[in-house]
Amino acid sequence: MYKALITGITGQDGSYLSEHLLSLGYEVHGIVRRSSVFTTSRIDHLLNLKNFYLHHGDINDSSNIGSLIRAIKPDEVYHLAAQSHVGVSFEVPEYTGDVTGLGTLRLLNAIKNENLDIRMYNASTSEMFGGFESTQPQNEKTTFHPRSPYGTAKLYAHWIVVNYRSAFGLHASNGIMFNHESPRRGSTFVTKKISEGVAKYLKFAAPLNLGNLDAVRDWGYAKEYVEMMHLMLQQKEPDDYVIATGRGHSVREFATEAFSVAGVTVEWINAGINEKGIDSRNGKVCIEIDKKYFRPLEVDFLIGDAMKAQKNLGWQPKTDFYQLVKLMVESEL
Ligand code: NAP
Ligand code: G4F
Repeated sequence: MYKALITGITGQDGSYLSEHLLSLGYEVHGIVRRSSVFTTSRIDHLLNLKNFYLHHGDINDSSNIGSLIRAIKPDEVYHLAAQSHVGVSFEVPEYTGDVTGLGTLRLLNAIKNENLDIRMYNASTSEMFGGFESTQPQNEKTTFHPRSPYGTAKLYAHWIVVNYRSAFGLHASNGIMFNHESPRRGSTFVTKKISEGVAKYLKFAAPLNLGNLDAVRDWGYAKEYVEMMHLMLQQKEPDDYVIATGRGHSVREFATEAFSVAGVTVEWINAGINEKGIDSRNGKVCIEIDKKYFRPLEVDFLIGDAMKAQKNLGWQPKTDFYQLVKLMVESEL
């Protein structure tokens, strides 16, 4: 039986990846941070399954990571743990560099010291493309130009994986994933915030506060994307792959579509900080702009070109933008 170790198992992707690997017959181990409250709500339904094991640990504790690799002896390691919020990374840049950047190095070192045959997946990100001279759509050859402490930390993680692969022959692959969402998405990410906001508006008529509505993202479905993490580790050679749908939509479009799923047609009035979404049924304000949600730097436009993954891994995204919005909003309603 193959053994997988997942860092970040309590997160959105960790929960879907656990389900996927268990369905393939893996023994799944995950690292969980000690917290004063339970953080396992996304994986509670797996806790009593045989072949599913949790261990306390932290990606910032190299002795703990080394001991876990030694004790579990995984065939595959999926590295998903990160301070993953771009906006928050401007408030805690050093911490983000430590967890999201150096955390990856700690794991790579533990694998290198223990067993070079362990295969590793690293959760890279489209945030590394950032902005300015970035061409569109972005693929594996596009120049990186991160525009946040998070994107910069992830770029370090990405390159240290490439370097360990070249220097020590590790089978380590980077999945350069574009935004992927689901009902399990954390509430402070914009898609989940909008879908929860729609439900709240219907119940309490409370307007939803958002930041930059013009940002364009390539939004896919997380449940599908985790399958690529596994597929990358089944290839003869390790490599780096963009995973994306190839379609971009603005935050404004996401919000308009989300309200429409709930039967509310939004009419947009004014511009900039004064822009408002109006409920066309009764003239009430359902969306407002709050400048606290703007970031010191913004990534304006991310759309991915996943041709390499389609060709080498035989992958095609199944869920489109409209299906994704619908499934997220319906889950809240
Ligand atoms: P998420 O929901 O925010 O989950 C992050 C996970 O990392 C959680 O399990 C969290 O544990 C854990 N973690 C944070 N700090 C840790 C530490 N110091 N030690 C151990 N674990 C720690 O993120 P996600 O959306 O599932 O994303 C998974 C990975 O893919 C992340 O690395 C993210 O940066 C990357 N990524 C995500 C996307 C996307 O659109 N979702 C796109 C590209 C790349 P707690 O539950 O204790 O907080
Ligand atoms: O949902 P977001 O916070 O995701 P963001 O910044 O694109 O990052 C996510 O995707 C990355 C992949 O590209 C991952 F690496 C990363 O870990 C994370 O999963 O914001 C999306 C867009 C941004 O342009 C943001 O400025 O939505 C804009 N936005 C507008 N109003 C908002 C809000 N974002 C948040 N979180 N909250 C708002 O109220």
